[in-house]
Amino acid sequence: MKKFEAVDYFNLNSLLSEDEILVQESVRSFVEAEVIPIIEDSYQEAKFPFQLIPKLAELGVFGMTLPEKYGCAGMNNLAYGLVNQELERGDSGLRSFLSVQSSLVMYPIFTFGSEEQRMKWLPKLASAGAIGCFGLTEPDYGSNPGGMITKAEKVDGGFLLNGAKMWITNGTIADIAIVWAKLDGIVKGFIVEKEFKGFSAPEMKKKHSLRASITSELVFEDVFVPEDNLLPEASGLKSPLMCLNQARYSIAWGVTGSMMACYDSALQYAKTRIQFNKPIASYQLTQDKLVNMLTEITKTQLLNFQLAKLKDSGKIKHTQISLAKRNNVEKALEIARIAREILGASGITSEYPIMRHANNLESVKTYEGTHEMHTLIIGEDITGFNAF
Ligand code: TGC
Ligand code: FAD
Repeated sequence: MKKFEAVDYFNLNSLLSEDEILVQESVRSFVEAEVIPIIEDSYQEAKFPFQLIPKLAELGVFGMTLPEKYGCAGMNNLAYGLVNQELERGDSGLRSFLSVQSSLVMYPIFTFGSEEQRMKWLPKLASAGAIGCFGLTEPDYGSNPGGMITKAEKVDGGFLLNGAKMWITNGTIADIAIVWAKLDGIVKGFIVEKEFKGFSAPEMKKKHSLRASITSELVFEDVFVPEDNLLPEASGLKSPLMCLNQARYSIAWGVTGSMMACYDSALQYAKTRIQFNKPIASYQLTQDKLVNMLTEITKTQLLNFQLAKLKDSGKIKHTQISLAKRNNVEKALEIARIAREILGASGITSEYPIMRHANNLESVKTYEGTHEMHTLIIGEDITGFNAF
């Protein structure tokens, strides 16, 4: 099979700085050399490829937009976006790991934590010496996290935590969990360490999607959390929602990588698959499919570039991130389905990455706010009517 060539129909790479190109190329080479050869087996065997994590840490991608003082790379959001795109070209599960560690664990510690908490945890998380997870969703509160019933109660020297979280990426392997719970009816954030008594994180199995990623429950039974582990600056639902903005941003970029993987597979296959004595790429119906795929990828790239510019200039609105997450995931799923069609029966096998990406994208469409939630978020923004 011909070497992968990234889609760049509008020459967006010409807008990148040398540092951004370097980061993009180093992650692309990593994916080519270390991820592609093993990921289908990991997926089939439902095993998270943990051996890749120290190597990713060496590339400096965890919390890469945070300051160097905390062991992070201090890069911009455009570079972070590109890294998400390259990683998800490998697998959405790896991009999920990056999103959770960087956007949902390091970001809240940096934004809502004390200086002691930052110095204690951020360098460890950047080097993957510690793994984190983020517990917001509960069995009965998914799209409506404001209804959460996990509860913290003030006791001498700290808090007692009771309740449960569900569908938590990396839960079982995490050293710390950023847990959102109500204290006197107000949402607060806590750093729960894996050895705290009464805390467990059983893995959720039998998934058809994101099989190369760990998903877990978090259970809290009278877990004592010391005062020092409360995130002092987090208060109200707005705090976890601010974290979601970061992760949704990384998804908007990431799924462009999934699209590229599916498009590239379909294009290469169509050029070499002969039916009725001609390559199927020579038929107008196939060309129509490929051109539509290329057009949608290019549109998501343009959206992502402007999203990065808005984020780096501090002018981004969370509704703009919703629009990009909603659009890009939907288009990625459409592209995966069309790519599978182009490969005919071969499209259903693990010899090609398409069905893996398609199955992963079903989760990506649901997590970090479902497609419908983002419709309602944008709908409220443009009409002024809350339709939740
Ligand atoms: P609502 O009253 O609208 O908002 C409460 C306060 O928050 C403000 N706000 C935001 N602030 C920052 N960023 C955002 N995105 C914000 N959205 C709202 C809002 O202005 C308000 O502020 P204030 O000052 O008035 O208090 O809250 P609501 O209860 O009506 O909920 C609104 C809704 C539906 C948008 C929200 O709850 C939502 O986004 N639901 C979707 C839930 C979700 O996305 N869960 C994700 C869980 S984590 C995950 O899936 C990780 S996957 C990880 C991986 O990549 O593997
Ligand atoms: P529900 O909220 O029950 O929704 C079910 C359906 O109803 C959806 O189609 C939804 O759009 C629709 N719906 C709901 N309300 C409305 C309405 N008002 N109007 C119209 N339609 C509506 N969560 C975390 O906290 N941390 C994680 O690390 C994490 N990782 C995840 C990993 C995976 C693999 C998956 C699948 C999920 C993960 N999640 C995580 C949970 C994820 O965020 C939730 O699944 C998501 O927010 C949706 O919640 P739900 O599944 O309970 O669906």
